[in-house]
Amino acid sequence: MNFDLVIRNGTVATASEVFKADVGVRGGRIAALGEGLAAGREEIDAAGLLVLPGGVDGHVHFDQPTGDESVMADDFLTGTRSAAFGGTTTVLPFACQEKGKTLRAAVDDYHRRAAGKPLIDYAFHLIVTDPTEQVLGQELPALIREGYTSFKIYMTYDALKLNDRQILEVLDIARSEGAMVMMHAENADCIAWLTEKLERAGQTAPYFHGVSRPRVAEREATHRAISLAELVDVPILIVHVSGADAVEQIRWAQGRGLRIYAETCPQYLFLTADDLGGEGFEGAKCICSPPPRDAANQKVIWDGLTGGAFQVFSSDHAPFRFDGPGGKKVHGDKAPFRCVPNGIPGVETRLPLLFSEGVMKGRMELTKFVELTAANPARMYGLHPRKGTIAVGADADIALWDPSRTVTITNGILHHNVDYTPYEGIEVTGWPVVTLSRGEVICRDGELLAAPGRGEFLPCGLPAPARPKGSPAPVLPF
Ligand code: DUC
Ligand code: ZN
Ligand code: ZN
Ligand code: ZN
Repeated sequence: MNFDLVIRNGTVATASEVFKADVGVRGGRIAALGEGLAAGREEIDAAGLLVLPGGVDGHVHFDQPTGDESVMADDFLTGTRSAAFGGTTTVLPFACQEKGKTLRAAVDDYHRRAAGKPLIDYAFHLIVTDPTEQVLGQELPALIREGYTSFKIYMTYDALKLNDRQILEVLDIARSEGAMVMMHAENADCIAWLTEKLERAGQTAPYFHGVSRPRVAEREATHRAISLAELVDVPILIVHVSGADAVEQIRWAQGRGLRIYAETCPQYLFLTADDLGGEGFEGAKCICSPPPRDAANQKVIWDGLTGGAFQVFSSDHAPFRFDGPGGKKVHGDKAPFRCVPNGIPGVETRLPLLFSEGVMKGRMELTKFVELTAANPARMYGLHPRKGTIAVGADADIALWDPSRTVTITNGILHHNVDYTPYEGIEVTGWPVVTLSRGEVICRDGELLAAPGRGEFLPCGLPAPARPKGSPAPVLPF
């Protein structure tokens, strides 16, 4: 029984085990795990390396129109290239409905944007901004059945937000169709009121972006989202959780037995409000929502990652250049924070940062790292067990990590199309040196070996974690 490829002598890790095994690949899938596998047409010696499932980044933005003059710097080629070099082999970008247009139009538009570009496999989350009768009654259920089984809704931003009544209606559809709802939980009126007050006082520098979005605004919306989900009896996943107060609400809900899941991101472990200060307009590089907090909140986020409050760790890669067209300075380098494009890049640095500070510094077991960055996102979004694990039958999406390699992160070594990284100068230990997608080596030692367009669109199954508590259906793994 010959293999197309055998990865020999490595240490394999999944979300549950770490073990020595060779990995045999045939037809793009993992065909065998064991010692002394028969020869492969190709062989990779992984002695001294970790053999991890390729990362699944459940939250990225590529080529997403912003509704104003700002422009995302990464498309489906540069975004997936950056992901691949960072050890990620599956991404879930968003297809965002424009108010006044249909959801179907969004899906068609984003497939056109992706066409011919992705280097790795991808699925779409929808963003529902305009839940008309047609969207709720026809489009959303039809799209869920076609494999768009997760969608995001917003409690803030005028162009995106839903009111509580609309949220209830959308949650009800998610419940009946079995989709996973991702919630952006910040109180819009608190933010608008504070923003106006700050502007009247002339406090418009990037630093005040953080002041305008305090933890209490996140806490209130998090609690409200949980309450609305409880009322409907549907699981939800609260995205980009930044601070202790929101974590407290999430733990409270989980402690009551509610199916409330949560995501956090590198910016809430590695950046603080002070990074929005800095010289002149530099702080704009770190403007994202919710904003980074402080060291005490970073500690709570770490504890939530290791202690089970969080299920997924995503990048929320939202790429805008600092200089150049459509970037952070689109309204000038003295623009009030309200006009600065919101988001930071991170699809390539997500895994190395968590690996180094988490696994290598002894905060987190390797199995937990795999769970948070690959296995759980695949489960939450209906891609398990095809993605996110190393198991017979799974896609051979694999990253080989050198745990002894020390790298200083600089923008020059990254492969996105953004002209900065918020993590400039951070030294990490452990780096993905080879990335395979469906058995094909797509990156090796800094070299890109894949052709644009090779990444496949993944229709998603109904995620088991999205099943309501009160569901009459048996919860079986098939
Ligand atoms: N929410 C996101 O998910 N990404 C960027 C900005 C935001 O508010
Ligand atoms: Zn303008
Ligand atoms: Zn958001
Ligand atoms: Zn996002």
